[in-house]
Amino acid sequence: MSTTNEALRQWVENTAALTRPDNIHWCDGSEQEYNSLIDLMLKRGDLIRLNDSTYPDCYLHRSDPTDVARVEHLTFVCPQSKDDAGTNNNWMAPDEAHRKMDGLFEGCMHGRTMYVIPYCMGPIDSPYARCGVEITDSPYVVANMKLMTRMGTAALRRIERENSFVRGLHSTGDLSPERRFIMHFPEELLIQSIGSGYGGNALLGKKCHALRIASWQARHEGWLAEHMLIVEVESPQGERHYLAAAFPSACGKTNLAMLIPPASMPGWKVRTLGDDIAWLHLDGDGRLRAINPESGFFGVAPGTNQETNRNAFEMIRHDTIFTNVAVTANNEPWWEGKDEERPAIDWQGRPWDKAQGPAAHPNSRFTVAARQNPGYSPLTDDPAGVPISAIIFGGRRRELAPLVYEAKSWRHGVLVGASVASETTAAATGAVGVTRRDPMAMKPFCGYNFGDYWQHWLSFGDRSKNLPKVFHVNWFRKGSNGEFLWPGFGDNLRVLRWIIDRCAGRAIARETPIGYLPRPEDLDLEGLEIAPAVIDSLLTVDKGSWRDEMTAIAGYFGELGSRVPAELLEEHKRVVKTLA
Ligand code: OXD
Ligand code: MN
Repeated sequence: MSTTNEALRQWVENTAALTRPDNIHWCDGSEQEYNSLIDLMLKRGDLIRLNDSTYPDCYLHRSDPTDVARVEHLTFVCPQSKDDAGTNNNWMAPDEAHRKMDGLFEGCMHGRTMYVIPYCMGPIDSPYARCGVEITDSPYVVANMKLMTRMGTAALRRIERENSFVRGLHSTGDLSPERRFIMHFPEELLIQSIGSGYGGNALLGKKCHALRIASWQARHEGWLAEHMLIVEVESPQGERHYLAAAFPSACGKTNLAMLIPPASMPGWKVRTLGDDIAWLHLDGDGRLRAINPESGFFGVAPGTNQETNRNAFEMIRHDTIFTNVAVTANNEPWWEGKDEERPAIDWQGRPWDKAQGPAAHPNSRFTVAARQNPGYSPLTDDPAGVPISAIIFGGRRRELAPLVYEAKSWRHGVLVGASVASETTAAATGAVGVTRRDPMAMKPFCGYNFGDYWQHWLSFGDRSKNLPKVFHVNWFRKGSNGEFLWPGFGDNLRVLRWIIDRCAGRAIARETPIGYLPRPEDLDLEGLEIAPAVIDSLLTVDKGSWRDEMTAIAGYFGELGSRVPAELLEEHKRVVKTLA
């Protein structure tokens, strides 16, 4: 196979001349192709077949132990102007970045096959979808892209029709952290990644294309590319709402997107449209419509069990690629929180020894096609996407942020999103549990200056009077004994119910300086054993602490430079005044 698209043909040819692979394989996206790649990886030892009777067609990949997460310090956004990247990104002048990367890519595919993967982010016939082509020397990447995107011949045909695509060049190189870089050239719609096989660094359709490059494109074209799940909630009366929620990595987006209603809320149904990324466009009625550009999940394994996420637990019982989990004596995958069996071999292939740390890597993952989810919403494939009733921001904060509050306006909602803070997790290398600002959960993913990004968000307020309401939630508040105050998981539907009722104009709220909060009696707490005092503290707004928080937010905005919109600073002042 090749292509009638001259630009693509040329780029593949030039890339082959630079990287010198032994063969070139154009991916058609067929099952047959997937199966033969799996066979190849089993033969090479890149994959291990898991227990075929209990986990049919499931495989384990063990990565290089130094290559287990996103590497934010090695990720660069390289527009011509440093200010366009903003202080929120690492920047390198594009000429210098090209020189560096060309040197690293030189001859790197010698002895390897170069795979050309045409893919489409979003339903193949959606006007909101965008295509890309990833060139890689990793069969593991090809197999994962097959599960995560709509890839192959149909995507290539669309590229040929549109003559437009994002280019992504990836090589595992020698996996040395010294020669590992993830570079983005937004003005060229180009991504170059070398030295890592880890999902967020190597599956270029995901973070690199669908967030960093797409956010840049979205700003210029008037839409939004966001780090958000999309979930459908249906009431017992059949009323459906679609919610988009942004949380930092490994803060429960997959669990919320696949929520199982508590027994005391019979008749409620929750279906998943996406667990990580949403592309949002204004429609003719001024509503924000969302599509999920992905078609699979690259989820965090630890903590997944029957109680926390039954749908995910069932979904990954077949046709799944696991990365860096442990295995049991019975050759089943195992991770902390699985609550079944015991690990026999840890994620690095060593006999399990508690003294050596967790059996599964804390950022071990499953890759699986979205259709395997028992709660899959068929609307995922609707080219028109779904209208969003509410945008929800959240972070992992043991203190301060109440269980839920509603922003007073779109402009206030943008401030709430821009102020999100969260404790860091194992999804990126570096310290875990440190609270940092993660605006809109996009700190690692916004492909341009945060000041311009917020201006772009604010501009939607001028373009539509029909925008979703904006909320903030915090499932992670802890008491003085270190225990979580809120049960989370399925019980989060109680909070979503209030959010939906607010959107439908049915629920009461009390006004506070930070936004509208439910009174305890406004939440459906039926069947939940929780002390009234705990609910009170989950719904408390401590003015003094919030004054300190607003000062910290002002300091953070100050660090970001002169492009932070005056309108956002005014909104900040307004909130500070009400806290006085
Ligand atoms: C992810 C991440 O893998 O956010 O989704 O790191
Ligand atoms: Mn993510």
